[in-house]
Amino acid sequence: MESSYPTFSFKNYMAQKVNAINQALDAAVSLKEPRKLYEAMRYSLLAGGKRVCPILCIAACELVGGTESMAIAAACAVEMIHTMSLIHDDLPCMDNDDLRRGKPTSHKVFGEALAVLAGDALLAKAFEHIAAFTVGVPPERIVRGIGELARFIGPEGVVGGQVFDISSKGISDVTLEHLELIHLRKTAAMVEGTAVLGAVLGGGSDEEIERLRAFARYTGLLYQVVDDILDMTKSSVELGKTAGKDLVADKATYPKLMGIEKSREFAEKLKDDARDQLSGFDPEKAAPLVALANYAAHRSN
Ligand code: GRG
Repeated sequence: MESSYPTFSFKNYMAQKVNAINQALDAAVSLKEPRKLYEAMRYSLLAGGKRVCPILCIAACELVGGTESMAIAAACAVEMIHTMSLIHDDLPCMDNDDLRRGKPTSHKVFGEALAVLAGDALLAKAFEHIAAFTVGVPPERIVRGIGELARFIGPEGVVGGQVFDISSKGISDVTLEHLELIHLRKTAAMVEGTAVLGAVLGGGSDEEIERLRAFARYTGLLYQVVDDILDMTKSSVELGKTAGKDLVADKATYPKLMGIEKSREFAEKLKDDARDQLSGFDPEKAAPLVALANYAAHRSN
């Protein structure tokens, strides 16, 4: 599909969207009192990051006929939620990580209490931000979008997935079905919620929303399969450089359960399944989403 649209430059598209999103995020969480709390929120939120979810939110909105301005507040909100999930995931009571986005993790810089609270504040701010700053969208769509997003990140989505993940640590006989369940909830749900939110705000029909939901589900799972493959490669290449921590020692991964070659084949199949969901849309408008799925499949970090 990409070859029929040689004029579409994913690099330029990403750069333009990342720029718009970073500016909007900076303005959304300006420094106030309590200063330390806002510093902690901004430290993690503005630390870089690929901004895949906010870009997907805008691309989904544009695909169904909406505009960037309709989705920019929602795009900021999903990045706030993604960032808070990373802050909490890095805590000593969860993954206990020292580095995130190439910088010391929030709890290393601000202490555990402030890291927890910065995460809580970003979660609340996200919903406040969509409700207060979404423009040009009828209120019933905003309410529906907020409800969808909340469902995808709560106990039926990301939080539930994290609990499944924690409970499976150290268990040697995790099945492929269980691994898929963990990733569909923990990683794909955030991607799904993001795409649905963008499509709802953009005024997509039920059928269009369902197609985007399926696209995001395949792409989210794909992202995680590739993560597992990259972790596996990293853990052997960087052995000794990760403070003695084997990145995949105590958790089930796709390469562990099906081997690296089969994992790569599975990733290719997920990419094709994702792209198939876009076949009914205008190919020009679908080009950024096709490129996002390709990026998820072939990224190197
Ligand atoms: C969402 C309410 C709520 C609570 C959080 C801690 C937790 C509950 C969930 C963990 C979710 C998690 C950290 C999933 C991993 C998702 C993932 C693939 C992260 C890596 O994302 P990238 O590669 O990172 O997009 P950058 O830094 O580029 O944004």
